[in-house]
Amino acid sequence: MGLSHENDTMLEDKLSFENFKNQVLKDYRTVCESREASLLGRKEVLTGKAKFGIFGGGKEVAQVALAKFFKPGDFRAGYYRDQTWMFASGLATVEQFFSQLYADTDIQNDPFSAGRQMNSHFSTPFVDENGDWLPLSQLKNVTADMAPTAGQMPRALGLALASKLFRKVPVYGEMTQLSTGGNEVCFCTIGDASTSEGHFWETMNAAGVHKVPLAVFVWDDGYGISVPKEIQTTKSSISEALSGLQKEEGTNGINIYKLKGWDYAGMCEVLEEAIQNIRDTHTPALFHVEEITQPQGHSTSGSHERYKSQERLAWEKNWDCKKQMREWIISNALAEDTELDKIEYEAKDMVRQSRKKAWEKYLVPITEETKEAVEIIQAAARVNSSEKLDSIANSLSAIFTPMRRDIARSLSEAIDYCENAEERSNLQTYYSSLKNKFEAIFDRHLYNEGPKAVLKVEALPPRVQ
Ligand SMILES: Cc1ncc(C[n+]2csc(CCOP(=O)(O)OP(=O)(O)O)c2C)c(N)n1
Repeated sequence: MGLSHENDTMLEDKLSFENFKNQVLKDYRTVCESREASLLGRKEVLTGKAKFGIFGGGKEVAQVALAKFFKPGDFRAGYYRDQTWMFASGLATVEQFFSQLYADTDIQNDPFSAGRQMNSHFSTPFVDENGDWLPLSQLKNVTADMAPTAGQMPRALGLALASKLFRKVPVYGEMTQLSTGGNEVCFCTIGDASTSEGHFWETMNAAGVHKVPLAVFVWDDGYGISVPKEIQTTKSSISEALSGLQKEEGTNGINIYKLKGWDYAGMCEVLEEAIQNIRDTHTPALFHVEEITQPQGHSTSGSHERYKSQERLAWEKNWDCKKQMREWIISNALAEDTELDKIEYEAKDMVRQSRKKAWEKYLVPITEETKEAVEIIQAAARVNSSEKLDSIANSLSAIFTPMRRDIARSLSEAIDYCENAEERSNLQTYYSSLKNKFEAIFDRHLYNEGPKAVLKVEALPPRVQ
């Protein structure tokens, strides 16, 4: 009996160790995939396949830690560095990430914005095509990222305040498809430089006063583009600057935590308890995540070697969170070099494949449209015996990665030069059909077009009494 019990306990320990190890390695894989996506993403922009890129390199480990506590029913109000969190939460794939980078207009390929938003701008739907609520309390919810930095702050506060009302006001408490008794947390992320904005300060103060379930993460990589935090943040530390807001016994306020962005185990440990506390008590928290790096600089519009010192660059290399996580795994005997090498190799391969698929899908309709346009212009050139039309067709087919405006411009030019009435009419018909298609892609759904669209509300004429 005794021996069998001992064996059971040993087996349980082994299983829980295996489980733990698998989770850690899964997180490491996500970290590697996300890093590769950033590295390749930058290359795609610098070789001309995409127009602009901004990536989450250096924030990967903090985000796999955060993602563990981001549950169905929760909300995200974040910004453009959160790709790893989205990958780890199953809300974005690497292929979708590249589709958005290419501005693919097919909603199946870029489900966040159908090519309309900058890359790393995520979102999930809240309503169905009839405008009726989806079961948000069972979903991980992402509010659409926006361009003005710190714009996510007031929105995050509003979402967290909604949870407070769901908990406090009985009639709202019945809306269980939207909230399970206000148990959800709004997770908000912001860069260290953006904490200088008024929106940030107003939000932190209001959260402390109102007692709302808000978790604010500051990714502190020391810079706002090229501006160092020494000339941006009082005492060079947002947690020091906010320390007066710290909740104490018998006061309102917020809880303030300092974390290290490379310390996987430390972050998981603190976040487990801290997020649960926010859920239970609706006391907001600030997580000042320090010692974060930005290995590729701010965006594809610059290079950080121009504004970071040699010492800082060397420090960033050494304290890179991916490197640190790998070393932590090895020193804790969770895996050996060969196993981690394999994960890294597979991550590289997976990202390359995803990029390839996204690019091929992006090209399909444009290649088709280009081919059709070239053929129609060539046909017109033959009938007109026109060298000019031939040259328009040749120039269009010579473009390595044509854009839709190249197709439209070539067709429009061809119409101007086409003398034969029948061929000109063919060109015009094709041009109009493409124009309609492009309008549907680029100009539709700017406002609600569903049954709840404002223009479908029956007008009430004014009554003068
Ligand atoms: C209101 C507003 N001001 C300026 C900008 C231009 N801008 C974009 S990102 C950025 C720096 C943000 O730095 P930080 O908050 O530290 O985030 P990081 O990019 O370093 O993660 C600036 C100034 C903007 N998008 N919105």
